[in-house]
Amino acid sequence: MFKLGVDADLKAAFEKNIELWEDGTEASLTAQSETKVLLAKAIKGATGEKKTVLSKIVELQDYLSQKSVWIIGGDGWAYDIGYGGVDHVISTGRNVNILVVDTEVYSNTGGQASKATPIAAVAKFANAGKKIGKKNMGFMCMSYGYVYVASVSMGANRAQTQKALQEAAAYNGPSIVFCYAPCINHGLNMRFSQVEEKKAVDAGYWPLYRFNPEAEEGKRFVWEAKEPSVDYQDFIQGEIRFSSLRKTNPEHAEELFKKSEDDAKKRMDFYKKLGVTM
Ligand SMILES: Cc1ncc(C[n+]2csc(CCOP(=O)(O)OP(=O)(O)O)c2C)c(N)n1
Repeated sequence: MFKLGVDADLKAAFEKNIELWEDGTEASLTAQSETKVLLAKAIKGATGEKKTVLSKIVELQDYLSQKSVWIIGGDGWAYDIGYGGVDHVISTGRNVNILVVDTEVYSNTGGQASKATPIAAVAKFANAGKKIGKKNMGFMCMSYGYVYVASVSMGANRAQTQKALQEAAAYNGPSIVFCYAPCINHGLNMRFSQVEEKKAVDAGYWPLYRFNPEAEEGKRFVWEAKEPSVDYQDFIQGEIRFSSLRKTNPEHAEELFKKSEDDAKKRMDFYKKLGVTM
């Protein structure tokens, strides 16, 4: 194409685009959009074979931009029935991004328990309260060492959520972001789901962290939840999925509520300690 007399600016833009292709930074995005602008300009004055070639490039210009590819699914899929696939995809080292919208139940099919359901929550197949703890899937993903992993809760910290999504997109390898998502099956007023997301973090129920394999040694894991400022039991009693346990399993409800708190504490502590080691 350059032999057909393409102007120097467009030639330079193409070269820069190729040079920065894998870069993933603002500079590469700017180079990609500049190429398109110059291409549109060049085609206006073009004739003959040059016009034919430039038209073909314009037709295919979507390929001049790096795509941020995201796989989005729920906890039932990611932690449970689709786990083998998710694990395989992240293990390959390919540049894919995964967003897990964690409602802690299979929401779409009516609220069945998944491996993401925490102790004491009432869900279908766990009517007397889930007896075993939530799977530490973030930890399992981090164990590869080359997977970007973050846990976010938008209502608790929007800036942290945005940072995690941007870092995940920019990381040239597999990334997975676990996002806390209140759901109608939790038995709460969905108008306040953002407030509930904040409470979950303030009660020490949901962790906020980022694990970035690209950061320098010792700074790869960042714990971003503050020390709990909301009583854990107050938080869970605000949701019918927990409070209804007194009806469905009155004999063991209190014991399971206590277990739920202990398990959450253990999980937070484990993540923090693991982060230091990673
Ligand atoms: C392999 C497979 N098994 C079962 C289903 C049926 N199914 C459709 S939606 C759904 C629930 C998914 O739950 P989750 O992944 O947590 O997403 P949410 O509904 O909470 O957004 C299931 C089991 C399916 N689509 N594919």
